[in-house]
Amino acid sequence: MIQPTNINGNLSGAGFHFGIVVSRFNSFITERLLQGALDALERGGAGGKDVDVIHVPGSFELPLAAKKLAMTGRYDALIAIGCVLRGETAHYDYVCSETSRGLQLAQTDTGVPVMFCVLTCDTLEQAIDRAGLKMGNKGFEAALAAVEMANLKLAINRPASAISKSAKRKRRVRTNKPRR
Ligand code: INI
Repeated sequence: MIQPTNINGNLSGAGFHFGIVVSRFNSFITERLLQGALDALERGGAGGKDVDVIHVPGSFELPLAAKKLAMTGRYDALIAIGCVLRGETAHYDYVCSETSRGLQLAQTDTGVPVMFCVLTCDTLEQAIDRAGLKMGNKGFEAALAAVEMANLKLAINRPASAISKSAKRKRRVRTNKPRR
């Protein structure tokens, strides 16, 4: 059986720059998600100077801010934080679909990973559960994903020669052959 080369992003955040775009709407929730994200980045080795936090009015504004940040070339990964709660009208559906679509476009158009940390909940209780209670903190999870994607992007961009060199090294170790 062939042994494929597996390419993974590790979880070390040191040396990377992260941008967090956070919505002020439903700030009771988004501030908790932000704290979770900062906690994960700090534990992953990122320093305070390596993380910028940008505030926008609501989730609908996250995509433009994320895309503008991505286009500066200053960030290895971005995290978009918001919370949309279902109301009595169709407003919720428009905000959810345009926010998710816009964030996906921001990352695919620019090549900078943009994490989707926008809670889309029917009730406030569901949101609270995901902002540090029963279901954990989705901000923390999104930040781990940001670190992984920043590392993965580097690993993918590594020239093929570097990958084959490391494969040759492994082969040498396995077969105990001296370097030629
Ligand atoms: N923005 C949110 O982030 N969450 C919501 O639940 C929400 N609701 O329900 O209205 C919301 N609306 C504001 C929207 O994101 C824009 O800021 C606003 O429409 C101005 O463009």
